[in-house]
Amino acid sequence: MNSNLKKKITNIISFIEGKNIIISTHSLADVDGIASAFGLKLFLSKILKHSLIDLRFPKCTKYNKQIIKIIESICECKILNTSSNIDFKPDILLITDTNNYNQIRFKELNLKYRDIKSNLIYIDHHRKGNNLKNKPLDKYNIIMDNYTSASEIILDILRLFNIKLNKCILHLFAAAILTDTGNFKYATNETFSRFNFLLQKGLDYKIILGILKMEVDVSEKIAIIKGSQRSKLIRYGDWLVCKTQVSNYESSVATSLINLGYDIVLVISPSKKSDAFRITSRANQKVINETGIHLGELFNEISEISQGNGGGHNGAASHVGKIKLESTIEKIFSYFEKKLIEK
Ligand SMILES: [Mn+2]
Repeated sequence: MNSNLKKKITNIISFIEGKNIIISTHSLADVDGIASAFGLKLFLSKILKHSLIDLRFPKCTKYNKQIIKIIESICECKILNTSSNIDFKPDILLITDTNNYNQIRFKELNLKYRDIKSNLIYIDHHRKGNNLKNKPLDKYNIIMDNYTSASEIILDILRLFNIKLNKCILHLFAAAILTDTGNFKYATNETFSRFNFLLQKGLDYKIILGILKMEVDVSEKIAIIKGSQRSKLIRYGDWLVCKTQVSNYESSVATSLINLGYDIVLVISPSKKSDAFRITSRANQKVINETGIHLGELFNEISEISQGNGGGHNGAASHVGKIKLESTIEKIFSYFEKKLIEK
């Protein structure tokens, strides 16, 4: 399958064997974050003989929690409350689905950043942030942005070691793939082949589809409607760019506006208490292919202005800034102008 991945995970295993390990994921955990961390725990519990392993989840949104709860009840398993509450001092913190320490809520994990910062290992599918200073164990990190979800990296690892997948993990991984690829909208050939593997092992597609078709929360619907009412259309030739503002559910708002017909959507969410803000953006495949824009790169670059941090994929990215919202937006639009206006 993937000899590079096998080498990397073997390196991690020999480095962490015998150490005390905590596994977790990014703050406001989504299905992929939860599934990949859960799958990693399953894997390491089978492989490591002399380690204590604890899985600790940060808070997750109501919607994601609901999805996990339904999988728990249909597959008769426990996912969210699996923390063994072992009271040990961790030697290693393994993080899935992000490679940015700013997206980890150490407090929610009962950890102190200063105690653990030199012992962080990431397994992630987002573009690698360029700040190596915050990745002291970089040679162990597995950061592969050709994967469409972190769960697929873990799935490939489980397959490399011939570990049997139960009903719970099959459905959890399937839900992660579907949510992270926007129901296969951002899927690659490899995504389908991994999904096919899950089907062959007993995944019931109807079950997972039913779970994901769950009614959205009324507050989320309102955010989407308000986001669309406030949207401002900016044209660059035939490219249609949207700028809008909401106070939460930015990614649902962005996705809905892309479905409405925009090529790029920028959703701004300023903090009510300070100068801080969040920006979420989505771009469709056509504008990515034809102009080469990369929202993840852009959202990393603007950190210089906003004193914040961000990143993501070419068609989906987010940024959290501390100051200078106006100049940050200006920089984003000058990038769009450069990329979208034909020379
Ligand atoms: Mn993910």
